Amino acid sequence: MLIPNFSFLTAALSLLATPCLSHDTPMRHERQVATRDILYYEVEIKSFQHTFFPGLEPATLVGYDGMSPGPTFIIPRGTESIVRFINNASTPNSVHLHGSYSRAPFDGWAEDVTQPGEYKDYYFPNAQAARTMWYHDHAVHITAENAYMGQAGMYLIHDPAEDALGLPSGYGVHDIPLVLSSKQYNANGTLFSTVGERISLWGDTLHVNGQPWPYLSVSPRPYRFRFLNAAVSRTFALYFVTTTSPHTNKIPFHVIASDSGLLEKPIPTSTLYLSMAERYEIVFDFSRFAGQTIELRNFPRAGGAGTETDYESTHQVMRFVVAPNDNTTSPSPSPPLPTHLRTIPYPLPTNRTHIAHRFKFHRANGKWLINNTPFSDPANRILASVPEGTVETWELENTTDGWSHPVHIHLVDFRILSRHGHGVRGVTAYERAGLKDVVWLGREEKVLVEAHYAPWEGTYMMHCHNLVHEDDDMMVAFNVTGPVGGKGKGKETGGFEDPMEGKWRAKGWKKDDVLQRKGEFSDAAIAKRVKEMVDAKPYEQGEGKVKVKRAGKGENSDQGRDGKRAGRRRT
Ligand SMILES: *[C@@H]1O[C@H](CO)[C@@H](O)[C@H](O)[C@H]1NC(C)=O
Ligand SMILES: *[C@@H]1O[C@H](CO)[C@@H](O)[C@H](O)[C@H]1NC(C)=O
Ligand SMILES: *[C@@H]1O[C@H](CO)[C@@H](O)[C@H](O)[C@H]1NC(C)=O
Ligand SMILES: *[C@@H]1O[C@H](CO)[C@@H](O)[C@H](O)[C@H]1NC(C)=O
Ligand SMILES: *[C@@H]1O[C@H](CO)[C@@H](O)[C@H](O)[C@H]1NC(C)=O
Ligand SMILES: CC(=O)N[C@H]1CO[C@H](CO)[C@@H](O)[C@@H]1O
Repeated sequence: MLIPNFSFLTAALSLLATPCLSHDTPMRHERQVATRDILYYEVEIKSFQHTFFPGLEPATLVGYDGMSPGPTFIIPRGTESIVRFINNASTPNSVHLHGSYSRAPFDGWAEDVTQPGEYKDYYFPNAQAARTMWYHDHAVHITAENAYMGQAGMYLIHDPAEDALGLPSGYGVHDIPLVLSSKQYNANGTLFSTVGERISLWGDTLHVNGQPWPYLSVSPRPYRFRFLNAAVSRTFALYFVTTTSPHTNKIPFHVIASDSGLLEKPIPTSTLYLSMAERYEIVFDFSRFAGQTIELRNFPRAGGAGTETDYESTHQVMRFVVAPNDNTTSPSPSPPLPTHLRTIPYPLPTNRTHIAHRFKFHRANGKWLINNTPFSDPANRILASVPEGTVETWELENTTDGWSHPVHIHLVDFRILSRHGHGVRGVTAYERAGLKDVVWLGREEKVLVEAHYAPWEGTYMMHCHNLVHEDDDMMVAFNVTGPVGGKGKGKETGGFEDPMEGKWRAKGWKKDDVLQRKGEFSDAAIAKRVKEMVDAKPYEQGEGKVKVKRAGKGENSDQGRDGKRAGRRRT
């Protein structure tokens, strides 16, 4: 099972070689439809081989466009995208754009699978404020295997309000994604499988951007790092030290953004808790460390909040090799971070006393459950109906001793109001200063979260993001219904409330069509398909229209509808 002592740190961080899909370099197709640009991309899910350990067998992985992490999307806020995911692998898939308020048929509903030999067109709004999202597999009962084998990638929205802040910038230059994962290899170098795992797959080999224990050469200046924990089961508590004094002095840095975009203001810290699917962005200033090496480390058992088994080198994550000062120019001091990053588009809660729903995350009869309900019980798995536009407080509670559950609520951004129980953390300052879509329910903790259930009606999932737990069956659903007294009366007409709506399901592809760009893959057929999807107006339902206000005024219209709808509160 394990390859002991892979504590070498020799390979360079690899994502920088990964192509990014951006507005400037769309893949294969970019089209103009009607009066606005729609970005159209194709991504093929297929297997590939990579030799992680020189001298041993290559491992076989399955990734988006045959790479892992998949290509990074970089999309300007306000430009919609349609991505055709072509399943050329051997397992079913479903794609979830995590962090996006996508309509239900494009949200990666677990049963909305695309079989091998099929493709599905996903339509994404990209109307929310600048944020680090990620796309990953969500197929029922096989998410852990698919994500572990490589189906995960970054999807970034940027906007003028964020660009104006003067944060360290340039994708892969001074603005660098760091996708953490944790895997296990067989002694011959092939990847150990998650298949059959029912509890957790901790992994003994930490990867950053697909590369075990890499290093990154940096300049003595500030960098923006976008952390994502894409591991199947492993949580992290991260800190930085110099290699010369690894046991003293954790180096402070600033957290600037979380799951749902920028925080209100930079939050100084020297430890960062990161459970599965969470994103935190930091600014780390290397200017004091010219010529030195900095290590990114991980506390055992994720600082006491986690429950994982640790291995010989799971306390080490990666290294940063800081270039010496260039003596030809005198080093200029790093510019200070802005003191204010954005106004969070969500009023502070006024009524915290009423808990609309309580959810217990527990284990019984060999299954992971929420309120005794598994996802495999369709008659009972909708545990909440929430009128569209309402604000609700939900209580999430861990009643199983010794386990930790990162809880993801689809569709919404929420505030974390409180965390009680084990007593390790409370709500951290960087959790409190922004909005989230995952909250880490550590062992023996109870958390209150408040969300605005908007802007669309439809059925969405809530689940544990330990993917082994999710597959086995710690996932339920909630239904955002027609607004109370609203004009819509719950009767939208576009067929976007039901995630299994037939007209948006996957279809078969023929190899010749894909490779020779004919049939459903001809330019004419793609143009027709894009027009059909745009004309169905998934993001312009009801009385409002998608409206992205511009920098300065606009950073607070995250709900994507006109102000009247977005502003409604019911507490
Ligand atoms: C590598 O080892 C695994 C586990 O022992 C085994 O299943 C697999 O067949 C081996 N692969 C090769 C190419 O030797
Ligand atoms: C810069 O100057 C320092 C001190 O004189 C020296 O140790 C260092 O090697 C120099 N760096 C370069 C890149 O020349
Ligand atoms: C708090 O919310 C509950 C349920 O919506 C309501 O019954 C109660 O009156 C509210 N309290 C205040 C002070 O608004
Ligand atoms: C969700 O609620 C709507 C009413 O707004 C209802 O028509 C629909 O059937 C519900 N969906 C499910 C899956 O129960
Ligand atoms: C799918 O995978 C096969 C085998 O790797 C490859 O030959 C083919 O080009 C891929 N793409 C399509 C569209 O068939
Ligand atoms: C806050 C909370 O519910 N904590 C519970 C977590 O699970 C343990 C073991 O079942 C309970 O003792 C705690 O009360």
